[in-house]
Amino acid sequence: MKFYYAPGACSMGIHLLLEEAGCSFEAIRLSFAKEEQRSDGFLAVNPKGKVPVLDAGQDGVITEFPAIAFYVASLDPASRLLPGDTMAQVRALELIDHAIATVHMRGFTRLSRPEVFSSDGDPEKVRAAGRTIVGDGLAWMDARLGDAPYALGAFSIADAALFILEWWARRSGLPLPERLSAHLDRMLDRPAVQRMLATEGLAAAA
Ligand SMILES: N[C@@H](CCC(=O)N[C@@H](CS)C(=O)NCC(=O)O)C(=O)O
Repeated sequence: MKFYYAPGACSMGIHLLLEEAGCSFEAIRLSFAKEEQRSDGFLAVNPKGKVPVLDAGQDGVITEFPAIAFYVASLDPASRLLPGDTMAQVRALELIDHAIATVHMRGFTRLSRPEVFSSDGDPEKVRAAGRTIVGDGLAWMDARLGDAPYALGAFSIADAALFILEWWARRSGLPLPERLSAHLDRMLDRPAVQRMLATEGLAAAA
């Protein structure tokens, strides 16, 4: 399998799941600074010009975080990245969709790329709206996690989505609720997460 990622991007979540599942894969790094996601070579793989992307050989090219996470979990059911219980699966997908579609795409993207949301407006207003979306989303995630060590009790694909939000919040100095902060530290202790960070050339945020 070939896995396309950009260091520090949301692809980190899939990258750590590939490590958790013990998959054999080739990690292909893209540089956003060099706009490699818009190169002809990469657009031939994913015309959407986004990471993460998993080229799963006979199963084809898979895009979109929730779909790839589900696929990776299915590769090794013994690793229990997705629990067998239907309602636990529903809760995992509920959390992942909110994390990616709302908190990431509508919240963090307003902070990092305000021009995507308003070409002629005040970027500070766009960023302020982004901070509110991120804050509300993290508060919901914090309540959902509660005092459990992981989002569904035991580690699952939902924790990978939670991880990227927590990582970005801590990196950018945004308030991170206490239980999410402890969850991030728990994630950083996992060998699979440490392998992912080493490959991406990232140091764990203090
Ligand atoms: N809906 C996509 C979102 C992926 C996404 O926005 N990825 C960002 C990195 S976090 C990206 O590739 N951005 C490159 C760009 O927009 O040029 C998913 O779930 O995978």
